[in-house]
Amino acid sequence: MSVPVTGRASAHAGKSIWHAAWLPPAAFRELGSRPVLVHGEGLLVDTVLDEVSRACARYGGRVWHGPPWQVDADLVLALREAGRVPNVAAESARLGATPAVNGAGDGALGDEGYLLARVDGVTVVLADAPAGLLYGMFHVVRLGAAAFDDELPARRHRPALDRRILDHWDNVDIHPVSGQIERGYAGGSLFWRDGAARHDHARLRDYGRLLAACGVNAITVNNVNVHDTEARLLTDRLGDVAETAQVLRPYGVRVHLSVSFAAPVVLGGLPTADPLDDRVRAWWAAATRRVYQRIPDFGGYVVKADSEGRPGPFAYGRDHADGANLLAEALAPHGGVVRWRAFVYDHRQDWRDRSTDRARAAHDHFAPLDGRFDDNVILQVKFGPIDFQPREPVSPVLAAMPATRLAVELQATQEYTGQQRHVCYLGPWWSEVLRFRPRGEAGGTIADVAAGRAGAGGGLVAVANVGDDPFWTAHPLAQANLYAFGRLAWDPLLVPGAILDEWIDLTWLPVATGDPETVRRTMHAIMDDSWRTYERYTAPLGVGFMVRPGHHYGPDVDGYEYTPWGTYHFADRDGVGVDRTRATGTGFTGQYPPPWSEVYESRERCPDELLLFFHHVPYRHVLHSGRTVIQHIYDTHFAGVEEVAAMRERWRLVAGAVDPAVHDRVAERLDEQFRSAVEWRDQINTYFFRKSGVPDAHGRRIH
Ligand code: GCV
Repeated sequence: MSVPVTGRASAHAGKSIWHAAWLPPAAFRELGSRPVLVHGEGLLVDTVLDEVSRACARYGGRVWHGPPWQVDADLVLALREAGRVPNVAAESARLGATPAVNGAGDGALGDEGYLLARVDGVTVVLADAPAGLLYGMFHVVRLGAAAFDDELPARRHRPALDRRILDHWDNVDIHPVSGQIERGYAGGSLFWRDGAARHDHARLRDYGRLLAACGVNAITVNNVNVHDTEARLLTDRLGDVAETAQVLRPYGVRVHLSVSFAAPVVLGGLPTADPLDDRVRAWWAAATRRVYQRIPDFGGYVVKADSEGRPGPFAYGRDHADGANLLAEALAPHGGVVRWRAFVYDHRQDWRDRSTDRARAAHDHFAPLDGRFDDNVILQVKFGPIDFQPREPVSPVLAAMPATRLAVELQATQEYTGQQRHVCYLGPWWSEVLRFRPRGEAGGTIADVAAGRAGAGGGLVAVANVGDDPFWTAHPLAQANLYAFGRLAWDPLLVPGAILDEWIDLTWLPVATGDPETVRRTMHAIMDDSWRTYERYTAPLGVGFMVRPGHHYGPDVDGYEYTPWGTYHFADRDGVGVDRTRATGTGFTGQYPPPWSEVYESRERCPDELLLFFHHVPYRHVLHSGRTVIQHIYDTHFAGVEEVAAMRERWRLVAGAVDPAVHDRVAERLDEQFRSAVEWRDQINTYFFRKSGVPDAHGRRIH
């Protein structure tokens, strides 16, 4: 049996219908079939009440909020500050009179935390602020029947990072080059269409709900490349931003705005945007005051400055600290932050000049500025030194600025990882990045850097991968990346396979599939290793790019080789890779602290998967794996295609066990992935065979 699973919007006859993603109604079955008590007041408590009420109406449970109480609840969701809970078990937990709860450790719950416990046959969620209650409720939903199991351990839950943000690269106007969404692969924007706001509140609200359920608490509504119309979101089009903020607010999602550094000139009519000019400072202060008048919980600004042609402080002989502090000063009285992006490099470099290295640029620009940024400046750093490749070392900037709040930027939209036509579950890759220790085993992790002191650091940001496609992410399995981002931002130590299990449980509910265990096994078999599969059939050993210029889909080995973009592989008849050593190359390895400065410098010690990022080596160089570089290239490219063929077969076997619309969409995407993987394999293998003249040890067909 298979049952189509659609979102609440299926009730909106005549309007578009979208997939429920990880919150189909049946995800609330356990909660909705019980007596539930909600205790407390506030906008987000109302959201909890609304969610619980709808679930109970559907599944036969009952909900109490306010007197007359008289209820033997199975579930109590209570704000501690709301006073006595009219339920004995929950009240004793609130008073700290329950041993299990006391054993759950100390510590404040904060604005978003909650305590979850099973006390005398009652499941209790306690929070100190409404957002905590909302997150606690979604935890109960995730647990399903296990939330009502007497073995449920009592635990306090708090997000490791306060800031868990999705940046949308959405344009208001359809941009002639980048379209409605820059690097968007899931249809149109949820916010904007063809120059205007969409006002699709039902869809937006559902989006906020999905975000809250995985822990995301902020979004940016427009592209970091701020064009003319989008610049005006700050001023005369602010109403559209306020409207979005209002729709998302009940789910605890705050709104941020990308702004143009040139706004005082293009919007304010000033002759300059010089950050040290008093007129400019006054203009930003006034504009920001107006933003907070309309949106009191506004999160802050995002700025891409002096990067890929965007305006910035360099035009006035000022540096990035001057620029960022200008906006920080305007935001500070209102509690907002400016996220200033560190993605700054020379995109007009001369490919003949081998000493200039794009990988070095962010560190060269920003590390010397450590300590100069105001407290409410967050420097937002892409996780790798180049640009969201399927394999890069972690950016050395993340280890170089202890006196600056740093945010780590990931890319959920799959610009370089198959553009949501290929299955590529990014959880394992992000987890590897977050667990990396830039100062070696004795030092902290990248997640610690993003968390800062007590979670108040810059946080984790991802470029969003959703659009108005019925499946949100076009490839239904790419929903897992959005979900995994939120969960890893909440707890970077979560294991990607376990996150996938959560997503599978919530999305592919047993009631909607004929054979839940087979569906689960199939999902894992297809997705667990899909990032590594993608890596195998694309650019080898960390060298990166080799994509078609412009749109970045599919192979073109030399596509960027003789361009100004700084992304080269330097393959010749003898070898391939970029020499970034201090001894003979660009010196990039010197931007890392020990031990990585030494590990990466050494051809012998450098991890295989990053060898060509750091070294130019002969084709017959022997890797730690025992294979030569050239044989590794051939083997992994043949293996990658076989793995995609196996994914396709596996998916065929679950036809009939999942929603047919989802099955068709995934099947169609897997066909394209297979075609594309074959193209990658044949172009990469042929290119390196022709360059090197070294035949495949196994005599397989190379063109
Ligand atoms: C929004 C890469 C992408 C651009 C993107 C840029 C950035 O260069 O290809 O589309 O611009 O990164 O992160 O600013």
